[in-house]
Amino acid sequence: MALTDSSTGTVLKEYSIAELKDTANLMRGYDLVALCAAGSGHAGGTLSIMDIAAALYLKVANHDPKNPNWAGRDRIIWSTGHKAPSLYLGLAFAGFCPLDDVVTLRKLSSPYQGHPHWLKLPGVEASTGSLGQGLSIAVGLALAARLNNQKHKIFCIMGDGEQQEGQIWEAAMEAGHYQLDNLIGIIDCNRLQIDGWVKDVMGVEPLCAKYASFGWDVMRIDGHDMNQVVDALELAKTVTGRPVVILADTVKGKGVSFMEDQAGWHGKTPNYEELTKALEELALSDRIPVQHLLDKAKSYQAEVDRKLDDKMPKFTRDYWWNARDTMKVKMEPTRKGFGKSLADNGDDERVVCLGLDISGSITISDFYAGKPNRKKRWISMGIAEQSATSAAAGLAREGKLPVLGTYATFAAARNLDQIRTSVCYGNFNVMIAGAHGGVSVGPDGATHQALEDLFAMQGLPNMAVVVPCDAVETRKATNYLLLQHQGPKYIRFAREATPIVTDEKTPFVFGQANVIRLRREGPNFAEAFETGLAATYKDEGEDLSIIACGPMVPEAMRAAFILKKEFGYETRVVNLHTLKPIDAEAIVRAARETGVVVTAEEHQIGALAWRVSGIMTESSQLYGVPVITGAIGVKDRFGDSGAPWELIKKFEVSAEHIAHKALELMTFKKKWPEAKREEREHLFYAGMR
Ligand SMILES: Cc1ncc(C[n+]2csc(CCOP(=O)(O)OP(=O)(O)O)c2C)c(N)n1
Repeated sequence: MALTDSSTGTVLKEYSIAELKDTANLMRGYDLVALCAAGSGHAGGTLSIMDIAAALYLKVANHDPKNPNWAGRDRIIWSTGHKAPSLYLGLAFAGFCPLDDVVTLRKLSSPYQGHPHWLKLPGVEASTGSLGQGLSIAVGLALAARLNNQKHKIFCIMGDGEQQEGQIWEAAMEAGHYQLDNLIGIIDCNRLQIDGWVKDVMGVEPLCAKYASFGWDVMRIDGHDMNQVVDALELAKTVTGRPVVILADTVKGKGVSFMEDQAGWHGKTPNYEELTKALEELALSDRIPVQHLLDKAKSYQAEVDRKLDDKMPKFTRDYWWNARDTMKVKMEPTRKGFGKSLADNGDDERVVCLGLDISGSITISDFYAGKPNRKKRWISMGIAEQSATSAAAGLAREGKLPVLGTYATFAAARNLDQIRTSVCYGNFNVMIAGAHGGVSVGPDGATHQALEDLFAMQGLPNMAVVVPCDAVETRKATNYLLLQHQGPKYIRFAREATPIVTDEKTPFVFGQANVIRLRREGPNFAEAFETGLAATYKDEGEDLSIIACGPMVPEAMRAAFILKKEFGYETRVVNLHTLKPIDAEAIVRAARETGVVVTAEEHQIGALAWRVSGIMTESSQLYGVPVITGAIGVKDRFGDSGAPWELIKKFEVSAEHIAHKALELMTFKKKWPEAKREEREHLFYAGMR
């Protein structure tokens, strides 16, 4: 069976092998158009898995596009969530969703998220994106089917690099132990991952022998030979008494000459010229309405822009970055400062950097770039965050200064117990870099946007936590943490380019906040401000304080600018780059001296806000002192796909939102003292809203 009408049991369409081959090719073309329109995404792996996607969705799996939740359907789990476009195209060609809509891929609020989310698109069975989890989900589905006496199959698509995740092997053991013959694993063996060839990053072969030893039935096929693909999948459905894994040999970037076998095309998308060339090679130039699709993407985007703009707090002028002379700033991603520091300090023989297959993008590879003598202290660990964390503790135990880093979600959440027990409990000198913090990660979507990491990292005894405000401060913070600070340390930075607001002369003292004040206007935004240590700052009787960390500091400065220009308010911006140990004195003084405190964090509200309010609650210097507080941050929800600055707007963490909140608090501050009882009630309820 295949595409089925679940109410009658009739097959909706029977695909021949020739039709399947042709459709897989067409899916490749639509994939590239969607990726081109998105401007980000994964060309290589979506192309390598496409023949299998076509075979599964159009021929092998039993499912009903009109009834996506049909209990008798086969389930397909995409453990490699970054191949989401292939999943979406499988669904679209099967009739679950309109084919044209896939071109809204990775755009704000689109159901076609950067990584699949089952709550957004019918037909998606699980939300994935954090590698190594899909097979365990599939084991759960297989166990449930057995408990429910259901006969359907569960397919799970994995990558070969992904096999480096330890969780895969826990799931493989479980499936073997429970003889889950309703479970079929498929591994897209394209031999490449992000940092290069799988065999070089962290060898996983012999996969046949490994799965066989875990009690699986193993098949090895050419993943681009449609006959072999369909035969293997059909045969797998008949196996009894054990789970089946199909190792499909494939080519990353299959079908496009300049993408094939190129690691660089893992997370890259074609521009218009490359798309045109690719479609020519696929003989699809006349078969895909490229312009119509790109226009559709454009008009979707225009609607996104309009809606976002409508919701933004309004002022008399546009104060967005670089919108006018006085708002001119240089932008650079904070992560670059991390790489610079590793390049500068890497000659210290104690420094050892651990790679987790995302090395270029988080800049940890700058440690050895152009310095072959350091290569022996570069240890590639594969996609294995948990083991790498404990291994770092082992290295530190022997006097090394290990540094490991990846997306903050995987660097500070997946391995939380390892950080807690192996690293922090032992108080080891391990530096953990949580890259891509916050919603400004952009189109990869919620799974890749760390919004909770700082809760956990601050909660760990012995852990130092630093969230620098720009690339310059990131370099200084890394310099300090790497070579001077003793004990576990977590540094968080962002993916997107954000304003440079400090320079060589700006003080950076670990554990001590800076105060930033707007002094004058000029052609350079950053130069309009003066920064000094909070400890030596003299109260100037400002109207309010904004306490921020990370790239929210430049946003706080921009808010201070808006508040001054539009309302004449003086703002004390406190750059709380070190969250732990926290500068309690700077917080208490800001509260006592200004009476209004707004916190600003690109994180679920609380990592900064509750720490600040905790300090204020504890301080005897604030007994009886009225302080009006507000918090800007993400409001207890997951992120979304979209462009970085769109997400800053959507999740209400821009300068405009900070200024808006500050105004609300200032109204309160001004009116409260002389307000009569009823007016106070009114103010109180207005504040609640
Ligand atoms: C837990 C986790 N760590 C890191 C990443 C970042 N990441 C996305 S894809 C990828 C490489 C995957 O390689 P592979 O499984 O071989 O997939 P393919 O090459 O087929 O795309 C990595 C490291 C992630 N998504 N999840």
